[in-house]
Amino acid sequence: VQLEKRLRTALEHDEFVLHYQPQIDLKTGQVSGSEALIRWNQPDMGLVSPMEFIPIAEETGLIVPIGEWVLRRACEQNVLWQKAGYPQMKVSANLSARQFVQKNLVENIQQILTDTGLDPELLELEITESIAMQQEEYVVSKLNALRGIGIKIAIDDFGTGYSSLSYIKKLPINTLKIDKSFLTDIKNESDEEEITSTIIALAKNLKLNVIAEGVETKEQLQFLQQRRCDEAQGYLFSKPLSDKDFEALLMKQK
Ligand code: G
Ligand code: G
Ligand code: MN
Ligand code: NA
Repeated sequence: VQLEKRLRTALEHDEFVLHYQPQIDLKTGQVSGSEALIRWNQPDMGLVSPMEFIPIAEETGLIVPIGEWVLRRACEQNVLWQKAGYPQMKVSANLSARQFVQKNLVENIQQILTDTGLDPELLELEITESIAMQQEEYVVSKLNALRGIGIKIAIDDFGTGYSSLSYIKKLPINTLKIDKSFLTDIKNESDEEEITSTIIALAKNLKLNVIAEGVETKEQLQFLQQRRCDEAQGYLFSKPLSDKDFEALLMKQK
């Protein structure tokens, strides 16, 4: 209850910040985009993990205004970096189930794009495989509406939800993000290796972009490169960074 009470006033007190984890294009080695991840700097409790407060935000419905803030802030920052002369990058943001079913989601995102001036193609929304596996007709029509305003859709934590091949084929999406649990065990001939290879091949077949998450070692990177995975994200390259630190990384790359 204490946490919930504090969460209710966190937006007006400006206690949230976004961190950005770089995504690396494995062909060029350059930063191709970032995943925006929320951080809560609570004055009395210090940094509270999203694993603690996102579930409360979902239960209470606070995730809707918080999620809108995340999207607006992520778009704003992306435009600022472009104006500062850095190469075009995409930015992705996590969408919770509650946001996904919200009636005016599409209109709200359109408004954010208009207000910030971000090219819609540079915004990607991550929905988990479990959200994507809800009622098929509803999910497909919602995704079509979202893609109708020009933005992209990624399936997050892919491989953990047991969706069938035929189902994935029907979804209007752009990207598969391989769940980090499959990367941890990339050694010799593990099941996880098989799953990772299969997801990459599946993405290629369906002409989808594929990103590996949780890349921590050179061996994992090499494995992904050999299989022509498009992009990678993980501690090997960088942890999620504050906007200042992310910009320093971009500067170094120039
Ligand atoms: O960022 P971290 O490293 O701690 O993330 C922990 C969890 O919180 C992840 O599952 C991540 O998807 C989720 N998360 C982080 N930021 C957001 C956000 O803005 N919205 C939602 N819905 N989930 C988020
Ligand atoms: O659930 P989602 O995939 O949106 O959240 C991404 C989560 O993964 C965040 O908590 C982020 O901090 C974490 N993360 C990012 N890179 C790595 C990594 O290389 N290893 C591990 N174990 N976690 C990572
Ligand atoms: Mn994610
Ligand atoms: Na994930």
